[in-house]
Amino acid sequence: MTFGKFQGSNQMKKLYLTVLVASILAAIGYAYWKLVIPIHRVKVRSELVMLGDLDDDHRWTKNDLKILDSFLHDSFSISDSLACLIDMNQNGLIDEDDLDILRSLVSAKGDPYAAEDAARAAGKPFPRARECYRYVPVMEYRARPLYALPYPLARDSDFDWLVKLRPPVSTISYGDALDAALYSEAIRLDQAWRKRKANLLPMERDYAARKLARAKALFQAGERYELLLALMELVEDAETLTERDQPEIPVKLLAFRDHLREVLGSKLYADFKSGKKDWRALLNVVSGHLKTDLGLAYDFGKLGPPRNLTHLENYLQRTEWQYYKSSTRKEDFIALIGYAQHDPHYLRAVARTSRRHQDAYVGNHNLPMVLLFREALRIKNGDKKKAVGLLDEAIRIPYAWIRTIPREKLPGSLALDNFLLPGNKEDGADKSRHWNVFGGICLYKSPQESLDLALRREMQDLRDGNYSEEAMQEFFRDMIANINGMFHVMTVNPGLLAGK
Ligand SMILES: [Ca+2]
Ligand SMILES: [Ca+2]
Ligand SMILES: [Ca+2]
Repeated sequence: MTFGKFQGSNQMKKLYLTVLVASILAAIGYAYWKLVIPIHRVKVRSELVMLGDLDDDHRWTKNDLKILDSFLHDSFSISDSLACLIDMNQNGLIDEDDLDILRSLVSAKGDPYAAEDAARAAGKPFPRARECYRYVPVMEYRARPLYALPYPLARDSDFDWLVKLRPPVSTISYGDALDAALYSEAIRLDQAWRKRKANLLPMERDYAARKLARAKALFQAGERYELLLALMELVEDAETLTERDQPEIPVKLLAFRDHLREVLGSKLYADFKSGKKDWRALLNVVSGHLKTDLGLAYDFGKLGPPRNLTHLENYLQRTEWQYYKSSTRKEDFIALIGYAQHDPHYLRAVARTSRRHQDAYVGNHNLPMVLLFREALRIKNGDKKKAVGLLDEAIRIPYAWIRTIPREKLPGSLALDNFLLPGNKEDGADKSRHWNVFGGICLYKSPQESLDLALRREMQDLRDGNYSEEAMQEFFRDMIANINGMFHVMTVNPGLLAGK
């Protein structure tokens, strides 16, 4: 007994020693691996790219020029990463200089030294061989270079103002950069419009005609920032929206949204504000629009609150919703936040804010949400439920850090709780969240149920706010944002042009 015990503890000691020695060796091994081999000490995540090598065969050949040609014919259908490779001089523009450099490399049979000699013999500067290669960070957001080549198609464009735009040569001043973005966006619109125009439905044609007329007026007035945003909106419409083969309800929702805006601007609303009319009179008009636009009967005086008011996700198929939210990978967040922090289109769109209570019709909010949702869709390979889940999770992230900045130190004209999200000072992240979640409810349940829930919820807020003018304004404004999200999440199709 005692002997066996003694032997047992001896074995234990041996085992212990073996484990100890093995651990020390492993620690030394790891320390060596980590400290002595430099690449393990610095976390540099980047890749070396060969500029102009568009077919990725590590040479500059005629085939690269072939791909370049297809880019010149249909410039916005190629990927951002390929567009970045065409920017040979790395100035953020796709310009004639880029084309010259790549063509010279190919005519020198892909030998950068020979190409450089030929250029110098002709008295022209040319990149050194190493300048034709770049390290690019893997995780960081890279903006697509702007299209800055001459555009001969402008002459027969349906937009008569397009010929008056000149290819940009610089993006140095704020005005230059704005003009460069405008030029590129106008051509993107022209190309998308050419693909779409023959197949537009009458309703889509009318809608586009109104927006195009506004763009033209902005051009004539020299309102360049507003024009850029108008063009971005038109591009989004042209590239991603169609009513063909769609259920009727999204368009009907838009009609109802426009009626909500109309009510906000009406004499009746002014009378409500000055106390001459009460909330019932106002909401009766809203009921009337619900009836005529959507065929739905609503009596707001009797409308009950939604169940589980505080948690929208309770209305969704809970496990599926949770699955999509929790399956969001860290890289997805990083990609989406990178986009929101750095994408020039998004930054322009989200920069449109107004002084407090100056954006009654919620005109500033939708476009950036549309862009954000499209990016979430791209990250999630076109799966709308996953995109809604990603966005819902992402909306909560910056909320935390923005709260660490004292309120009085936040710039006056920005959405208070989230720099990355659209809206004005009075609009919290909540508006964006509702845009996204009510859109999501359309996917999980139905647009009718989503609308019903939105109406009940906003009505409850109105009651809680004692039907004050401020609460009434938020009833309308929140509903406008909710409907925008519902319409967009249901209708958007980022593969629309690619599918043709
Ligand atoms: Ca190549
Ligand atoms: Ca360039
Ligand atoms: Ca509300």
